[in-house]
Amino acid sequence: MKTRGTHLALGAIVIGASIVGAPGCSNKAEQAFEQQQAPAAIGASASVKELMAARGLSEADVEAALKTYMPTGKKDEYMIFASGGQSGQVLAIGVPSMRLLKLIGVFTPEPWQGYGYGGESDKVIAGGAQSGHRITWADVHHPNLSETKGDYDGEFLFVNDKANGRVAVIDLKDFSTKQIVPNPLVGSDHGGAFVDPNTNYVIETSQYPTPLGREYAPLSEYKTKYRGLAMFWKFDRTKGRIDPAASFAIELPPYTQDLADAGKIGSDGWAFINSFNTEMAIGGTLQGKPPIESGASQNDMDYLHVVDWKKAEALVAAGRATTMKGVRVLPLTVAAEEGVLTLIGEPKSPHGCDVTPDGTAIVVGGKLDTHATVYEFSKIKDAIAAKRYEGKDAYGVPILSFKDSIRGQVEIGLGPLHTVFDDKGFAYTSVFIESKVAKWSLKEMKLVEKLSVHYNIGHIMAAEGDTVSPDGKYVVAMNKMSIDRFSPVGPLYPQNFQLIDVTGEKMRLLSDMPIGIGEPHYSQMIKMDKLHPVKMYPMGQNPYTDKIDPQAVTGGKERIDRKGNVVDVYMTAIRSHFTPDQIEVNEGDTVNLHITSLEQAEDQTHGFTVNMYNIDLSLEPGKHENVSFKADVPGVFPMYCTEFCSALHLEMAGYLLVKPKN
Ligand code: K7E
Ligand code: CUA
Repeated sequence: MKTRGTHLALGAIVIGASIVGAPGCSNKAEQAFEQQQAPAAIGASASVKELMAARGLSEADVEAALKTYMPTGKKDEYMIFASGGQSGQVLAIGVPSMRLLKLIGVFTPEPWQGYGYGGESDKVIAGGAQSGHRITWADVHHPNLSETKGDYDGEFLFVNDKANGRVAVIDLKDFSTKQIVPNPLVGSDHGGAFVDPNTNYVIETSQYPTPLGREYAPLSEYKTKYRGLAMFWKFDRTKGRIDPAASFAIELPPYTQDLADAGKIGSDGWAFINSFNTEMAIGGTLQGKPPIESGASQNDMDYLHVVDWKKAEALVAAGRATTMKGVRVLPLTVAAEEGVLTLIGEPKSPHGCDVTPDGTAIVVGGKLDTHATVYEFSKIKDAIAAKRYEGKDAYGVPILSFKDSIRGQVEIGLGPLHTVFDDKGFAYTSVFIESKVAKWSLKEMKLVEKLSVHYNIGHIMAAEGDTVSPDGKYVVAMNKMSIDRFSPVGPLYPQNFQLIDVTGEKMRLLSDMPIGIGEPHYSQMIKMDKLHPVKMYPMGQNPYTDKIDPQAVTGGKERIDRKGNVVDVYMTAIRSHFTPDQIEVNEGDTVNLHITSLEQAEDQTHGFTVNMYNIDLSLEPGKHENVSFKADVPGVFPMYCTEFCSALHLEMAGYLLVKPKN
C-alpha cells in the first residue's frame, strides 16, 4: 500500500537528518556519508541540527517526529476508538498524530453534542436505566467495531459499561450513540462488547456474580444462588440497533468471568471467556476473613470457559431456555449436559483472552503467572466431540485436560495481561508489573523482544488487531500510570497512550498521548478509509430515530400553536436567526420546542439554549430536535445559539417570556 512507500520516504529523510552530525552522532561511517550527501541537504539539515541542539532532541526523537507529525490539512491514516473509562465516553483519536478528533457522548451527558440536555438524546440515556434508576455515568472498558467476515467494516461501535451491566451502540454514520441496553440479569459486566465475525451478536459476559435477574440472596448462598452469565445480544444491522427480544443468554457458574473473545474462521460459532476466583471467595474483611484478593488466589488454576454459542442458539430456538426478566436463558444444567459449556484449566488469575487472527488459538495471560498460554482450538474441539473429559466441576460442567488443550506456553515476564497481533505472525503482550511490551513469535512460541513503556501497561492494541487480517504498523500501549511523563496536574494523573512503531525489526516508541478524562481500558484502531460518516443530515432528520421527524419544520412553516396550557413551538435555525425568536407563555405552561436546522452547508452547526432550564442542543446541518419543559418560573429568559456560527452569531438570539400567573 501507499503507506509503505511513505515509511520508506520518511526513513530517507531521517537518514538525511541524522547524517549531519547531530549531538551524540559519532558514527564515522555516517559522518563520511554526510560529507557525500551534504550539498543537497545542507540548508535544511543545518537548521534541523540547530533545532535538535536547541531542543535537546536525539536522532530517535527526530525520527519519531517525522513519523508522527501531521502538517496542517493532512489527515491521519488510522482512527482509534478508545474507551473513556469512568468518563462514560469514547474518544476518537487520529494515528499517527495522536490528535483527539472527537469525544463521543455515550453513557454520560456530553454538552458539546447537546447529548443528554433536554433533546431527543435524553431518550437514549433514559433507555439505559437499571431497575428504574437513571444512570449518567459508566465504567467503559471495551469498544469493539462491527465486523463483516472478521474484518472491521466501519459501521458501528459497541462498548460495555462494567459498573452497571450495560452495552451501548454507536452509529459511525454520525458518530453518535443510538442505544443503551441495560442487562436486566446481572450486576456488572466485563467481557464485552465483543462481536462475532459477522456481528450477529454483541457478546457481554458478567463480571462479579450475583443472583440472576438482579434478585436478592444472602452471600451465604453464594454457591447455590449466585451466577455468572454470557449474554448474546442480537444485533439488527438494518435497524442499527440491538434487538433484546431476539437475544439470549447462557447461565454460568459463579466464577468471576473476566475477558472474552469470539472465535473466528475455524472457531467461528464459539466464544472463550476466562475467569478468576474459581475459589468463589466472598471476602468478609470486617469479620476477620480474608479479602477477596487473597481468597481468590488460592487455586493454581482457574477456568477458561469454552462456549459453543451456535449450539446454544439452536437449543434456545428449540425451547430449552427459561425466560427471566424477558430474556431467554439457557440453564447451566442444559449448557453442561449438551456440551455448550466446557472448562479448561488456566494459569492462576488470568486476564486477557485473545483469539489469534487465524482463529486457531486463544492466548491467555496469567496475572500471577509469567506465561502467555496458547490454547489450540482444534485440540479443544476434538476433545469436546470425543467427550474426552478429565472430570466435572461442582456444577456438572465437563473439564478438559489443560495439558492436552494447549499449543504451549511462552515465558513472557511478570504480569502478562493482554495480547494483540500483527501481520507477520507476532504477538504483543502487555506486561503490567514489568511495564513492558513483549513481542513474541506465535509460530516459534518464543520471546523476540521487550520494550519498556511508561508505566504499568494494561491493555495493548494493534492496528486492525482484532480482525482476521491485522495491519501491523502500529501498536499502542495503554498505560495505567504516567508518573513523570507530563507536567503535574495534581494528584490525579492522566493515563498515557504510547504509540509504538512495529514496522521495523525493533519496536520504536514514537509518542505519548495523555488521556485526561478517565482510564481507558481497551481501544481499537481502524483504517481511516473504512469510515464513511455523513457530513450533514437530510433536512429534518431525527438522528435517534434515523427518520425525518414528524415535527420537523420547513422554512415559512414556523408557528406557535397553543392548546390550553400546552404550547408547541415549530422553530427553524439558519444563519443567523431563530424563527420564531420571541416566545411568550404563561407560568405553568408546558412548552414543546421543535427545532429544525435549515442549514445544508458543511460544518454549519448551531446550538440552542434557554437560560436556566438546563437545555442545551447541538443543531448540526439538517438536524431536528424536540425538547419539552415546564415554564414554572416567571421571568424573561434569553435564548441563543451556542456555536460561533457566523459573523452575526451573537445576534442569533431571542427571548422566552414567562408571564406570571397573577
Ligand atoms: Cu484489562 Cu477491563 Cu480489558 Cu482494564 S480490562 S486493562
Ligand atoms: Cu448560530 Cu451561532
